[in-house]
Amino acid sequence: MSAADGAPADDARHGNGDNHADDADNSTDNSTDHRPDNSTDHRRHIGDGLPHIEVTGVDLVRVEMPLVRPFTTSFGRQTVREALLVRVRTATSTGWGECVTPAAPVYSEEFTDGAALVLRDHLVPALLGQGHRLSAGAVGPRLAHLRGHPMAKAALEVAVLDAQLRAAGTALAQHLGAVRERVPAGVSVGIPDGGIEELVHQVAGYLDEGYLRIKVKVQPGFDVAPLTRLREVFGDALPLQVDANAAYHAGDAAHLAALDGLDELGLELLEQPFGAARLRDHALHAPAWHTPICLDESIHDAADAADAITMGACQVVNIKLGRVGGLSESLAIRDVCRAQGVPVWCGGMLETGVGRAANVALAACAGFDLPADTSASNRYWAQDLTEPFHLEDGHLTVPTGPGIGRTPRSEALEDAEVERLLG
Ligand code: SMG
Ligand code: MG
Repeated sequence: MSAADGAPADDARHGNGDNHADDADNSTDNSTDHRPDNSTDHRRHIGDGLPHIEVTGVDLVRVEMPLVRPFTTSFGRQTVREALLVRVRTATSTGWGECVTPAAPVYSEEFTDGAALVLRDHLVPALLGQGHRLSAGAVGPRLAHLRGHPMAKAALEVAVLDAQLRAAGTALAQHLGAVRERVPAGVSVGIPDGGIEELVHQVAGYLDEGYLRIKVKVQPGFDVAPLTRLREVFGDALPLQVDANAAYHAGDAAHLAALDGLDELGLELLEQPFGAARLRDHALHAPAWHTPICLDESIHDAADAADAITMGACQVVNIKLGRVGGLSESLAIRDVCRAQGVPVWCGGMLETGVGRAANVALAACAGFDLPADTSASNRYWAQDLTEPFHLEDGHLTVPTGPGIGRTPRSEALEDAEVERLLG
């Protein structure tokens, strides 16, 4: 059985931006209740049908990864990614998961040193305190009493699942019930040091490489002018979207004027203009805009997605398995959105090949109908930790090898800092 068994039939409406309660296949008159339907709750299914593993060791592995070019968002500029990997060992297999925390608590509350500490002192002891024999489906329930830290929990869930899948010789995408062999790739372009003309140059380069849509980071002061320039240079047909990473305030008239200006530019979507906790601000302003609102930072779980859709706070959802605590919750969010005809797509957190492999498998699942922030390895790294992902005809190929289908190269791990938590 694949973990996606029980998903709704593939007849949900996608991509029309409508958000009517009667889109749901309601067999009762409770047509405004968008709460998750337990019959499609993937938190129960992840790892089902796979052999349980007997964990003999858990390690945290930190690797410094210089970015090929700085990545600047409304919350800061990054030149190096410190990757934090979780390695779960058993007598017969090794599982890998990537904790996608940034170094500082800027995207959300989580950050890498905090994640390492909570994994070492709380999550791993709680996971294994109830026995070393387990399946990925047990990770969420065993850790549910520990609040927050979804990125750290997600890394553990994926690592356990990867160890199970490798023991069984099954690919992650197959286990998730993926429906695609390759996924359409977009690229997220940071705010360039060199301003608008450097942005034009970078976008031209990514289009030459074949990326199928361009997402541009915006912030107050770098929004309407650069996007207008991109439209001038590349035309109205370019699939273009923006991501504000919560940088705008609904109480600021200049910020609202800028968002109104962006709304005139025929964008595919406007991602997270307001703060993570500001669902109501999104709901108040979305009706005035033609551009679909996509939420990222605001959506922590399926219940958040149901609330946001019910309120009219979003018409699209960006799903990142780290942000929401793992693959199980990602699929539960996908189900809520599908039932309402709300498109979803797979976001990114500058992952190495380990995290990218899991993202690509997720993006291959039904309902993930928009190009993902799963760019090729060379968009981020001179050398990836794993066998690289390549862009072919605008797509990344979904790994078919056992587990996540990618393993860190042993040379890449030579300089890694390894903290042994168990075994
Ligand atoms: O992985 O290509 C990528 C980056 C995609 O823009 C991206 N992610 O808010 O969607 C987002 C940002 C968060 C990045 S913070 C490390
Ligand atoms: Mg985002």
